Amino acid sequence: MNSNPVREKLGRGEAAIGTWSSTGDPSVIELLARTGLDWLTVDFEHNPIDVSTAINCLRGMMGTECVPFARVPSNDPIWTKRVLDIGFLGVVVPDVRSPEEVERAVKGARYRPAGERGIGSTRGSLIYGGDYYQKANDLTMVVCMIEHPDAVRQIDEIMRVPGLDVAFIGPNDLASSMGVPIGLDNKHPDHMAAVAKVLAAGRRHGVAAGIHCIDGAEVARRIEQGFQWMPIASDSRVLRWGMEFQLKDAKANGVRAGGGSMKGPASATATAPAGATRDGKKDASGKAFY
Ligand code: 3PY
Ligand code: MG
Repeated sequence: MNSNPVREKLGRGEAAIGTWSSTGDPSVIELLARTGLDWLTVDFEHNPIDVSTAINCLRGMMGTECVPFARVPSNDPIWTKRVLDIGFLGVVVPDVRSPEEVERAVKGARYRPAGERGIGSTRGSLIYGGDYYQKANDLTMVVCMIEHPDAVRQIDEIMRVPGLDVAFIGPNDLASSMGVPIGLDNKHPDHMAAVAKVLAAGRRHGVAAGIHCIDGAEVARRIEQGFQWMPIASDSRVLRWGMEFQLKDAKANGVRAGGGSMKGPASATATAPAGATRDGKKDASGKAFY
């Protein structure tokens, strides 16, 4: 591999669609990587996923076109180094609030002279070729998350930092730090204004903008608006939502389900499980669960 297909797509002005893995489960990832997604991010920020076991997530994606990204727990070059060294081709850095913080993220992800990443990726050379060190800066993407009003205020300065590939909005943390109700596909006017400001700045500076989406319908709307890097929910959400929908279907057909048992068909009073909807927006955990 000599180039990153996601970076190429963004460069052509196209959108690249992915998802999040909060399970870090290699079998789930192996499956999702073969659905036609452009990329998949393993989320080390909010989940009990270790770098040592995440190697198997990468193995599950090998032989596919799906590009592996890792969301690190914080803007820490040591974390960035460890995930890139095992073969991730992009780092997603949460809650970056200033241009200096973007510079730190870029430095951690790029070899000299563009950055200060340390040399020592045995696996990089193994899976991407003996010339890994020569091409790693071209292969590796830096995605910084906009999740705080300070970042929105300085968005032009942030977008000007060389080496930033994507400014990616985390709708929940942005809402939380703005003091408005959390939730993806957030319709609070202040939240929508902040999102529009990030998108417009991306356009001005030629940097792709992204936002975490709750479903495919939102992805389609965001592409219309001009966003380019969107995850659809996550493996956990899609699994839960898919099974809830199937159970709802079974109940609608007279099966009595619940408490781990399936007894039917034939209940005249069968009802759908609370909140199981195809759009996934009305389930018990609401729109904040991605
Ligand atoms: C958020 O919504 O805060 C996120 O981090 C989504 O990735
Ligand atoms: Mg967040």
